[in-house]
Formats: sequence, structure tokens, C-alpha cells
Amino acid sequence: MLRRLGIRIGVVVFGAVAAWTVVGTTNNVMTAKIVPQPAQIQTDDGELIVSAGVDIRVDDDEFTFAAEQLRVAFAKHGADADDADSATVIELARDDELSVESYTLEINERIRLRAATRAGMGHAVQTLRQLIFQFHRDDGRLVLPRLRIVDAPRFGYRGMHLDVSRHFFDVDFVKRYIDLIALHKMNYFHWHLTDDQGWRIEIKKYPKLTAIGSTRAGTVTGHSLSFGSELDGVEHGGYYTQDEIRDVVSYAAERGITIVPEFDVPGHASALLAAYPEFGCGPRPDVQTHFGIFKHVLCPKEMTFAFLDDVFGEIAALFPGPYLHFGGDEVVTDHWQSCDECRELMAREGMQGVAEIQSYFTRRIESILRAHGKRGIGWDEILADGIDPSTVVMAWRSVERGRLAAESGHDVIMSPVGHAYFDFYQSTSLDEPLAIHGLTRLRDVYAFEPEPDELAGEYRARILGGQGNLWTEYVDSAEAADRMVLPRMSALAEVLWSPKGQRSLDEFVARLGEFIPFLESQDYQVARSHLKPELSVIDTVDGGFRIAMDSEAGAIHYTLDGSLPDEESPVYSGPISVQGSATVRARTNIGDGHWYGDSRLSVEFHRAMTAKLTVGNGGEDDAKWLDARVLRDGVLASDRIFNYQEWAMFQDEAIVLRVSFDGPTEVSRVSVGIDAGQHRRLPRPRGVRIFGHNTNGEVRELYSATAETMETDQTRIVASFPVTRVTGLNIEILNAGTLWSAEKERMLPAAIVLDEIVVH
Ligand code: TNX
Repeated sequence: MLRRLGIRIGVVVFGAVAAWTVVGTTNNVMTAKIVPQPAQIQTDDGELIVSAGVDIRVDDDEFTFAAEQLRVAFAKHGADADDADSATVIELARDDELSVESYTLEINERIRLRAATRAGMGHAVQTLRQLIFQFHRDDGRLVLPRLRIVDAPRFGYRGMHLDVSRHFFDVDFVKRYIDLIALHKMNYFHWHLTDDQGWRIEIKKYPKLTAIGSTRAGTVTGHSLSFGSELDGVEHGGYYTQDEIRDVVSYAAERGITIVPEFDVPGHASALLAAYPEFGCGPRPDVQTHFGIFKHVLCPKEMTFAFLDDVFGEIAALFPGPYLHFGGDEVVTDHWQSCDECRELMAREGMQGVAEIQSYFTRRIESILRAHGKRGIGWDEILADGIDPSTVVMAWRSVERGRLAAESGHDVIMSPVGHAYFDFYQSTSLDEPLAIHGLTRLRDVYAFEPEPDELAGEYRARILGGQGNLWTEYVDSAEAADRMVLPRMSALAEVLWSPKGQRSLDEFVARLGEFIPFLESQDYQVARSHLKPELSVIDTVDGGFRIAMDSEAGAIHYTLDGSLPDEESPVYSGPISVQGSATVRARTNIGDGHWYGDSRLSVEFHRAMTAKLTVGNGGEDDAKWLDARVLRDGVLASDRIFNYQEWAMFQDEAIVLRVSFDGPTEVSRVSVGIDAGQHRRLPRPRGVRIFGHNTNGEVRELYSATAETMETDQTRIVASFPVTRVTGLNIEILNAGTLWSAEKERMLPAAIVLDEIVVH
């Protein structure tokens, strides 16, 4: 059948419509599921059957772009009747009473969207797009619920960041990312344009920044911190010309998105210094092929500041937004320590130590930015006495750092690891792709609160909002990037947009049931990690463990024999108890043959769990060694995603672990986890020796092995010896020797990384 969509877009002025009030949220069968949850929805009885032809009217040229977006949305999921004369009327009207980003949406006989600004109207359109998707029917009809929405954001800054240095993403991807930001009613795009692994923006006055700085010789394969990491030998490069930047800037502006460009100084500067080593204090580096924190740093001399003035000047001219991000994170001061200019500067300025050079840098950059009419944003390391209070602090190391910044007079954007780092693992399931480290589950994002309780009321207004960060060390394709941000950014969008009191994780997950297919209908890839089982030990009792399993939806099936769970396997309904040792394997079934995850948890009850453990020459003070607790919690981390919190790391050539039992105890076998199994290769110890001691203070060697003679069961060193009565064990472990550190550019003692000391 021939479909006709009679769409008319023209500017018509229509009269004011009587104001209406909202009486709260009601539900009927046609519950609108919108992400982020609107501030107020009132669902009326009845529905609007949208005709084949929609008549889109705008009363202000500002809204033509929004109208065009709506036209496309209706064209995709239009009603199927062929009746253009009775076209459903859709009005996009200006309402100056509304605040900057707010909007109203009414659906009754017609559809009315009102806003005071292009941004507000853009948000109204995003809501309507979701409704069109949700309520279009397979038979081609579009039947919308009658409703009234009054909506406005909780925070004014709702951002998403993208690192294009570690991996380059082309203009098409960036535009698609901007669409995604707009779709989530977010309004800032933080574009991280420079870093050690590549300079990505054309600067006319300094062509070598891109000619040399945009290309690296190769990229490390696997994790940069893996033992014996290798390069792929493939050149990686790319940058944006100034014309491309202008194109992206106007693309973003049409969608109500402001871009915050970042030029990261004075650290993370290897690519810059590969091109112009004269602005550094040390030798010329290459554009980095590994990831990490490097010591190449800009030198605080006048020619550097003249260069920074030029570069920030060109950047300021390209980006019309109010902010310019100047980085300031992870500055290594080694080169400042050994440079004459720095010593002179310190004497001249009366500085107490090299660390003060960073705040000097910050102040110089602040004045450069002021001269170019911009306000600076820096990562939380910039916080120091004497910096300009109008500089915005982006708190990434913790919410607490953001609180301190707010209380010292700065505006703050909260972007903390643990809640807003979308480069971290999304679950502990073994089928997660390699990620940098850490764990930021969907529920952790949803639990993010940008205004911490501890923050005094008078400083609340200093929290401008929050931001999600996608660092791309281990994100090398459009598809991978999508899956890292979706659906986590959807949770963040709701945290930043919706009223705090309405937040409900269950309800949000239920709305994702509609929202994820909507995202997929726009060709975005969406991860389902929140459906994968999370397994954890809730307590240890009488030689056994109680284990909990959790996922945001579906039925968790599990096995205890190591096999892959299927429909026949038991369904989790509450904590299970296992005695001695066990490996639990679990997957989530959400029906229709859809299974998610491959989550495992291996536990083993053993003698060291109830003993005292000390490390090195420390006293009987177990708690001091926070790391060491994971050595005797009964959980074997070797069949889980590498999560550094589950491993104990010692930066020593050798360590001694002392296990002291309550009384004489028979032992015959000790095993120690040394292999992370998934995504991370750890350096293997060079040797291990185990000594037993008894009540008389006698010490005797029970086991000794070198790397060559050590017995392992793949992931663990296994030391067996004749049954011996001891009151304690000393377990000596030697590290793997020295290793080349790409970050430090020198040989360093390999760390000793261990898990669970199982004693039987
Ligand atoms: C720290 S967050 C960095 C980045 C890394 C990131 C990885 C920040 C200001 N600096 O350079 O990419 O961790 O999670």
C-alpha cells in the first residue's frame, strides 16, 4: 500500500493556549516510558490516533531544526492511514515563561510542544521521539496516550566526554556521539583532543603538532600493564582539520550541545613534545605507544607560555562555548626537579617545592584564557591556593575532591571514578571485553549523587552538574565505544536530569526495556552487562560460604559442577550455602532464548582464613595491609575479570607473608594465586620458600622452588609437603626481577601480585 505522509512545516503564529496545572503522576495502561524520567507526567484518559499526515507548525524560526527532527521521527514510525486532509496538528510554540531548558508537551486532540529556547524545544522533541517509538504499532498505526509533561533538568551541566587521543574517532562518529548526547537531553560534549598517544586538532601556527604529533608507531596489544606487553606494529593516527572542527561545532549547536574542548597541559604532553621538544624540560619523547602516566611535561618558561597563548587562542576562536578545559591531571614532576629554568623560577617566585610549579602553570593559563574570553576548567589536581576562583574544577578522583573544591569557592563538575567512568568494567562476568580496570556497574552509575550530603547548603549551587567519561585506551571502535557508554550514560542522564526524589533503579531498568530498543533502532550498540549475574560472598559460616547472586532482571540459573548453566540448572531464589570449596557458575535467562553473562565465583574454605596474617616486617596489625585481606577471604580471584581490588599488590623485590594459627595446626599444602586468568598477564614470581615454625620457636623449611621447579595448576602455585604440625608459616615470595616500564622509561622491580593463600 502506498503511504503518504503529508508533512507541512511552516511558520504560523497561533494564540496563547490556556495554562494548565499538573496534578502529579498517574498511570494507565499506556504508561509512557521515558529516559531520563521527566519531572512531571500526567497521563489523561484516552488516546490520540495520529493520522498519516502530520501538520507540523512552528511559530519561531528557532524551532525549525526541532521541527525537522520531528518530521524524520514521524516519517520513520508514521501512522498508516492515507488521509492527509485530517492531518494531526503538531505545534511547536515559543513560551517565554519557561526557564531556559524546560519544556512542556501536551498530547490531546493535537500535540503541543512549548519551550523558551531552542535547547528546551530540542528536549521536547527528544521526549516525543521516544513516545513515537514506544507507541507505534506493528500494523503501522501510531496511537499516543493523552498526557501532559512538564519537564526541566535538575542540573545545568550534563556532560559526556570522549577521548580521541588514545584512539581516534572520525567526524561521523563524533556527530553520532553528539546525537546520542542530545537524545539523552545532555548538553555538553567534552572533547579530549590531546594526550600522550596523539594530538588531534589542527593548529595553523604549529603544523608539526599534527604532522608529527598525530601519529604513533603502534599500539600495545592487550593491557598496557600486562607482563611482557607487545606492540601491534600498526601506525595509528588521525586529526581534525579546523574546517572539520567548525562543522562539528555547528552540528552540535543545532542540537543544543556546547562543546568543551580540552588541551591537556602541562602533563599528558608526549605527543606535543614529540613535535616541539623545545617546550619541555626533558629529552624529546616519541608519541606514546603504551598507556599510562608519563613524565614528559611542559617547561614553565616564557616561550612555552607564548606557545600556549597561540594554541589556546586558535582553540578559543574555533569553539564558541564559554569553557576551555586545560587538563592539569597526573603531572609527573621529575623533569621539573632537574631543570635550570625551573630552579630559577622557584627562586624568583619563592616556591617551597616543585609541586608549586603546577599552580603557577594553572595561574598563567588562567590569564591566557581570560585574555581569550574563556573560563577554564581543570581536573581536580589543579586545586591549590592562589588559583582563580572562577576556574571550574572537574572532580574525577572522588566526589569528596569535588566537595573540597566547592567549599574552597569553585564551581564544580562531578565526574568521579566509580560512578562516571565508562572505561571501567561494567560487570565481573568473564565475557566482558578488556577494560582499563575498576568496576562501574549500571547500578553504581545510578547511585551517583553529585550533591553529597556532607556538602553544606551554601555551596550546593556550586555543583554545576556531572559528566561521564569515555577514555579510550581499550576502546578502539565505534561499536566498542557504544557498548561502553550504553546504557551507562542513560543512567547518568537520569541522575543529572530527573528530580532526585523520583529516582528508582527498578523503575529505571523497567523503562530501559523500552529505551534500549529505541537506541538500537537508531543503530547504537547497547551492552546488556546489567543483566549478567553478580556473584558475591555474603558471609562465611562453619566451614562454608553463603553466596548471593544478583542481576537487574531475568532469572539467574547456576551450576556447581563447572558446567555452563542452562534451562535445566537451578534458578537462584535466595542466598545459597556451599561447604568446603565450590565453583559457582551463573548466567541470566531473560526468556526467548536470551542468556547473558558467564559469571563465576570460586571459593575454598581453608586454615589461613581464621589465622592471623601479617605481611613484610609489619607487626600483628592485619588491618594496616588493606590489600592483604583479599589473601584470605576464601575467594579465588583467578577465574574472575581482573579487578585490582581482588588482588594484593606489593611493590617489593621480595615479601614475607606470615600466617599465625591459634594453636598447633597440621598443614601439608599451600597454594597461592598468581595468574589473573582474564585480560591481564601478571609477572610470575621468581621463587617461593615456605617455612614452618612451632611453639618452641623452631623454624624449618617445608618447601622451596624456583620459577623452573615451581608446580602450578595454571593459575596457582601449589606447594605440597609432608604433614607437619606448626603454629605458623612464613611464605617468602620473590618477584619476577626487573621489567622495562614504558611509562617510567626505565627498568623497575616487577610487582608481586597475589591472590588467596590457601592453606590445608
Ligand atoms: C586517568 S581521569 C586519566 C586519564 C586516563 C584515565 C583512565 C584523568 C583526568 N586522567 O588520562 O585515561 O584515568 O581511566
